[in-house]
Order: sequence, then structure tokens, then C-alpha cells
Amino acid sequence: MREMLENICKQALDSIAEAKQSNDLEAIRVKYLGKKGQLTQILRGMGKLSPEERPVMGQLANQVRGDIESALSSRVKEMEEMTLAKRLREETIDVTLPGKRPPLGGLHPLTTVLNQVTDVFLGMGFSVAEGPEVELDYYNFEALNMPRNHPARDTQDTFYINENILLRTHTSPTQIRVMEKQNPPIKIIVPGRVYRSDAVDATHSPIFHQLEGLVVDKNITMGDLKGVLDVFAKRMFGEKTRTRFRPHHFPFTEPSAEMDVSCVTCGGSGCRVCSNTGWIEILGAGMVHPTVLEYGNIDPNRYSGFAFGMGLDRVVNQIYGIDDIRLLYENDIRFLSQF
Ligand code: 2NL
Repeated sequence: MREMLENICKQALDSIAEAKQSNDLEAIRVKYLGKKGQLTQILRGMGKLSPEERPVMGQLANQVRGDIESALSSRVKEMEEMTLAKRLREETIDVTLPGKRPPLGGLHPLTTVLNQVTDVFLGMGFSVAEGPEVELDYYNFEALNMPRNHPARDTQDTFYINENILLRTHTSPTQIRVMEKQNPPIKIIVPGRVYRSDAVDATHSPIFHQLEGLVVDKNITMGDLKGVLDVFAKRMFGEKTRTRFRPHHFPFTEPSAEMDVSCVTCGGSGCRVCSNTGWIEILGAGMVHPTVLEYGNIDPNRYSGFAFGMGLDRVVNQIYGIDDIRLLYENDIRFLSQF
């Protein structure tokens, strides 16, 4: 029996040493120490031994069991350490590698052009004023010399919230608000989003962007208007740019004019962009109507002023040669990433 126990011990320790994975170790444990395991069988047979042999063999069997158990547990521990070491080796990260950069956005062309226009006017001493997009009918129309039922309201069909509240059709209401609060001299530009109830096509969008300007002081004349806007055109489109003013009509200015600039693309000789005229219409302007000054709490007998307004979207399209306003609002990355 001693021999059998020694053989079992040797075989078990050998196969534990050769085991490759934890499954193998479990199988070994069952084979020798399980309910029907070899060592267990032997222990059951102890009863047949003589009283002298029994304690000796019992002690030996227990020692074998102890040896096998401790060999198993140290091998299990060894395997766990190997597995961990392998994972650590395979999962190392090089923290010095450069990270993945998120794609960097850029300015929308409308923002770029707004910044350029703003810079030009800041350079001439203007400040920037902003106001609400949801406006009172009073500021949007009434105070601009367009009372209810005035025919000019037809060309600025807007979105009404109710009878007195609407989405502004131009940024002029902000200028009225500034005049109410501030005494002349006033020298501001007012950029912002404006709304008109137009059907969408290549040249119309119900949301677009405007930049208006207002100068009010003593002795402001049409000469100031022409001088400021000519300088603006040259700074914006190049020093060779020429301007011309054509008579026009707006309810809020008198006299009124539209300003053309010599075509940026052909320099004035005529091309597709300017429909062979050599000129491109860029803004509307005029001397502030005395009635409008009065609405702004400014005495038209002491002060005069000029104002102008331009559609930023159209200026953007001129500068970049874009032929469809919708592109500015679709947020298609293939379009926007070109700027
Ligand atoms: C255009 C023409 C214009 C104004 C806007 C204005 C504002 C006040 C008083 C008088 Cl508070 N005028 N603004 C004046 C002339 C023309 O805009 O074609 N805009 C796109």
C-alpha cells in the first residue's frame, strides 16, 4: 500500500507540473482527490489494514493529500500570475503616441464676411449694436414710417406671432431703439438675423442676414453717406473698386439711393457675374426721414443722419462666387469645408 500511495503521489505531482491550463488542474484534482478519486478510494480501504499499519498508512495518505493539494494551489496561483502578465504585456498602451485629433471646425462664410465688414466699420469709428429678433410691429414698421396698410409692407411680408409681435424683417428696429436711448452723435452698425415670409429658391430664404448702419449727428449730409460707403467698398472689395449711387425709394429715408460697386470679378468691363453691366448692386441707403428721427426722439431740426442696409448673404455669395443662397443654410460639410 505504501508503494501505491507513493506512485499516486508521484503521478499526481508530475501531471500537475505538466498541466497547461486551469481546466487540466481541475481534472487532476477530481482524478485524485474527488469523491471517486484514487486517493479517496485508498483511504476507504484503510479499514482492511491491521491495527498497527492503519495509523502509519493513514498518516502517509494524509501527507500525500496535503502534497497534492499544495502543488495544485501553487500551480493555480502560478497560472493566474502568467495570465495577468500576458494581459499586461498585450494591453500596454504607449502614452507618448499622439492622440486622435477631432476634426477642427472653421468659421461659416457668413461669419467670416460679417467679421470683415464689422472690422471695416469699427475702423471708421462705428460701434456694434444688437437687438431682439422677435419685435414689436411698432419698431419694425410703424416707427420706420410704414403705418398699417402702407403698401411697402407688402414687400416685407413677415411671420406674425400676433397682431403686434412679429419676427423682424430688417435690423432697423434696433436702430430706433438705440435712438430712443442715446443722444447723438450716433454711429452704429447693426448686424443680425432677419425674417421674411418668402418661398425658398436660389435667391430667397425666409431667414437671412442683414447689416445696417446709422449715423446721426449735426450737419450730416449725403456727402458723408457717399464718403463712408465708398471707403467701405474699397476696404471690402479692394482699393480699385469704384462706386455709383442710383436714386431709389425707401419709406424710411429721403432721399434714398442704391449703391453699386464695380464688378469684383471683371473689374467693370462686363462678365457673367455682373450680367455684362460692369456693376453689382450691394446696398440701399439714404438720409434718415425726419419722421423716423422723430420716432427715435431726435429733433430733425437740430440733427440729420444717414442710414444704409445690405444683405450679408448676397455679399457672401458675391465674394465667394456662390450661386445659391440655400447652400449657406444646409450645413452640408462638403460645402462648408471649402471655406
Ligand atoms: C436694403 C436697404 C436700408 C435703411 C436700410 C434705416 C434705418 C433707420 C432709419 C433709416 Cl433706423 N433707414 N435703414 C436705410 C436705407 C436702406 O436697407 O436694401 N437692405 C437690404
